[in-house]
Amino acid sequence: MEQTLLLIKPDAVRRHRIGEILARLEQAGFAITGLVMRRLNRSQAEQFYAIHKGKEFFPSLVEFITSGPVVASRLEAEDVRSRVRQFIGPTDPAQARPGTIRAVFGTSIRMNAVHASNPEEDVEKELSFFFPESQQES
Ligand code: 3AN
Repeated sequence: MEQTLLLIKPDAVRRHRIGEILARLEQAGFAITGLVMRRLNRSQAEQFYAIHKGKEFFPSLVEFITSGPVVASRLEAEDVRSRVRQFIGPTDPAQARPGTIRAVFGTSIRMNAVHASNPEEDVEKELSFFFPESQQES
C-alpha cells in the first residue's frame, strides 16, 4: 500500500483544526498509520524545505513553519500520493476548489493549513523525517 506524508501546519494547529482535518482525511478513505506533533527548529525546517532554498519566499516559509508545532501524519491508501494532493487542493487557497482542505482551512499561500508530499519529489525522505521507522515498514 502506498504511503505519503501530510503535515498540519502551525496556522491550522493554532486555530484548533487538527481534529477536523484528520476526520476529513479518514472520511475520504485515507488510513492514518502514524501521527506525531512536533515543533521544528530552524535547521530542521531548512532541511525539510531544502528544495525551496534560494527562493524568495524561503525565509518566510521557514519562519512560519517554525512558529508553532506541526502535526505530521503518515497516510496510507491506494494511489494516496496523488489522491491526497487533489484532496488538499493547490498551494494558493484562493485557487482551490470548494471543499478541498486548503479552500476550507487555508487563509493565504503561506498559511495554507497543510502540506502533502509532492509525488515528483522525495516522498520517502519526507516520511522518514517524521517517521524514521517508515522505510522498514513499507
Ligand atoms: P505545495 O505545498 O503546494 O507543494 P510548494 O512545494 O510549491 O507548494 O511550496 C511549499 C510551501 O511554500 C507552500 N506550501 C507554501 O506554504 C509556501 N509557498 C509557496 N509559494 C509561496 C509564495 N509565493 N509565497 C509564500 N509562500 C509560498
